[in-house]
Amino acid sequence: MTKKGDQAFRVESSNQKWNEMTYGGAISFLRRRYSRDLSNADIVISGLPYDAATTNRPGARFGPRAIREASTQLAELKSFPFGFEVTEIFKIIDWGDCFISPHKPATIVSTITNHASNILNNNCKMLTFGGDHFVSYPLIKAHAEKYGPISLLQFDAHCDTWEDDGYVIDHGTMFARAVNEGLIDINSSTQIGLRTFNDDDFGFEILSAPWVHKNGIQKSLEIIKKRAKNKPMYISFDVDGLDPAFAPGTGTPVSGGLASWQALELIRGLDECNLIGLDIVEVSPPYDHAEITSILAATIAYDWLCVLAKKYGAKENKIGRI
Ligand SMILES: [Mn+2]
Repeated sequence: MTKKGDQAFRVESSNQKWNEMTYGGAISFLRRRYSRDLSNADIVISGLPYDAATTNRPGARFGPRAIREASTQLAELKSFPFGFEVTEIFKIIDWGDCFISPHKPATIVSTITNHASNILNNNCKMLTFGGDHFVSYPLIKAHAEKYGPISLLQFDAHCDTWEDDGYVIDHGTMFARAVNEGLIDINSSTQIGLRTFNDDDFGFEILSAPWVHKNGIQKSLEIIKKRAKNKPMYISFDVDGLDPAFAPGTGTPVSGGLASWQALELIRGLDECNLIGLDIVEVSPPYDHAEITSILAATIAYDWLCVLAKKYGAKENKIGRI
């Protein structure tokens, strides 16, 4: 009898896939199996439900749960526009959420860094859902330990390099700390979508949202790729890089941002880059409407997986004019 439903705990291998009710069944990212067996995984999905570093509206602690739920539709069909099954290329597991205690602030960085190092040291790549943007600091710390200083591609409305004292847990200063600690190879890094001001660019190439609107996707990609070359590229995707029209469910929305299609085209254009990891942060479901923001976050994650799969031999099967 053909199996149906609840793949999250019923599939026996990561490559298995069968039918689900999109609106029912156990929720995991892309209906992948919940597992902590890192010896049998290429890509590890995990959630970091922490939002005590927010400066404005909270709620990003509910992000991982909402993104998993929004991914159920994507799990139904072959990837678009790629036309292949990403589960045939990679063993993808959903590790679940890292247990983080907001009542013990002194443990936040070490808890997340250890979580990430454990996964990376088992030669898996991480796809991680925040949480507010502070979680990217310990994630980058762990990635830099493995790969050396990383090339950062940051989607954001904000630079997140405001004045940092080396200790605060603040989602607006942690990239200053990461740069000061040598975790980021600044000359190969780019920030895109910005539309807030800081007197110091910290050496990043900044492609502001209005610049992208005037100059387009191809020019943006040329600059990003020319800087990144073959350096290990870690993408930190703050959903507030998108306009509030496309990502209302976030803590610090700013008008004039990127559109969903621009973000997707930018991600799809990175197949020449040395992609090592992705986090998607600042999805705040209490401020979302009709799951707009979590559907976007799930799609960005799925597209990143597909672009990575192309590098590992997945053959595209495009139908129509794409
Ligand atoms: Mn941010």
